[in-house]
Amino acid sequence: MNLLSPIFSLLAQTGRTGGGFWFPESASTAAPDVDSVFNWITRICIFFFVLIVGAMLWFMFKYRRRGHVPSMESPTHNMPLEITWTAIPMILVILIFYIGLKGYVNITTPPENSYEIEAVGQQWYWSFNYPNGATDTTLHVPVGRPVKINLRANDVLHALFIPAFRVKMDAVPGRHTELWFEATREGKFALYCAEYCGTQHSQMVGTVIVYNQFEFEAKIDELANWLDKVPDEDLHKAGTILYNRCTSCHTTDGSPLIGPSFQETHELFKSGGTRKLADRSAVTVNEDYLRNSIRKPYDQIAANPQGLAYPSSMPANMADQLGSRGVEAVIQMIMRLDELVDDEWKLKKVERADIAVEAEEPQ
Ligand code: HEC
Ligand SMILES: [Cu+2]
Repeated sequence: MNLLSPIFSLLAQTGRTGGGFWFPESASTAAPDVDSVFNWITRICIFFFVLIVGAMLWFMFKYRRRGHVPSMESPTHNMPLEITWTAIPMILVILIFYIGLKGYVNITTPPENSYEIEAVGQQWYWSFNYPNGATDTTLHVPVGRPVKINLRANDVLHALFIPAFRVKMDAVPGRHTELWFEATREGKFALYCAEYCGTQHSQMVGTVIVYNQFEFEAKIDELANWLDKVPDEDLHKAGTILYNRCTSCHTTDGSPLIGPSFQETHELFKSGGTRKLADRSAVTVNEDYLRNSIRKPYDQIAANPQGLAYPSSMPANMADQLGSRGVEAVIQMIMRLDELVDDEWKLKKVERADIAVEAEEPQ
């Protein structure tokens, strides 16, 4: 094995953050176990590949046909050899099974004291709900504390996949699934949907941010309360931050996506125009229509100007996710969209910190 060790270390480089050739960086307590099983299986495969193919090539050379040598009778049986090549692989396979089972049981059994977060998969983004009422499309977690994720799917199958933590679990409509991890260091890591879930599956990507316990609590407090801190006259600006929940289906610049572009909706609102509906009726685009479209997406299904119905795919729980102040914020955003965009009707960036006013601390 020594001869091959430079190759192994190249293939399974373990730098400061783990990972290497095969793996992304590693940042959870489960990662070293997963990586070591994988690396050992790979090493065993390389060893036997070299042994078997090497022996084959050697025999091909050694026993190549040379002139008219009379052929020997081939051996039929060799007990010690057969026992060896049965017993050794069997021990190896049992060992791999044992290590794999141990790791699997660990990955699927969340510790009692885990911090629980609900993850909701929908076409085409994840949203994460915290015990204190905060909701975000980014996953915020504390370092060094087991976190249990309760998974739910709103529409079709999704799967939450966090490569740096080496965890992946399906989210199935009508079924509860879970996964857990304990992050080992602070930082930002990618998360994905790992189950093909429709045309924009590839855009169902997000971020996990790992904080120290103190920063973590501050973050989810801020998330739970930030809209309350936004004064009414800035609510339309807050809407542009919540718009990240709409981007997979609505643009602001008129370009087509799953649902109507908010540019069109905004212009209909401004001009007091009407929206054709799928049932061939028409409705004036006013504040009530917008509110109803968000609170009950399945109620008045919009059609495009040619009269073709849009799919009824807007998430039914959109209003729950936004909260009532959030719903008002996105309505304000649509109504005042022209104030919020640049010349090309792209939204200008708004930071939470710019619009949320801190309450004066009593001294
Ligand atoms: C998964 C896709 C999807 C997402 C995400 C989504 N919508 Fe929609 N939305 C639609 C579709 C499709 C329609 C048209 C059919 C209908 O009326 O339900 C629509 C219609 C609307 C309408 C009516 C527009 C009009 O011009 O008639 C409003 C308002 C609206 N959505 C607001 C929102 C807001 C605000 C968000 C984000 C907080 C959002 N939607 C997120 C798919 C989506
Ligand atoms: Cu998905």
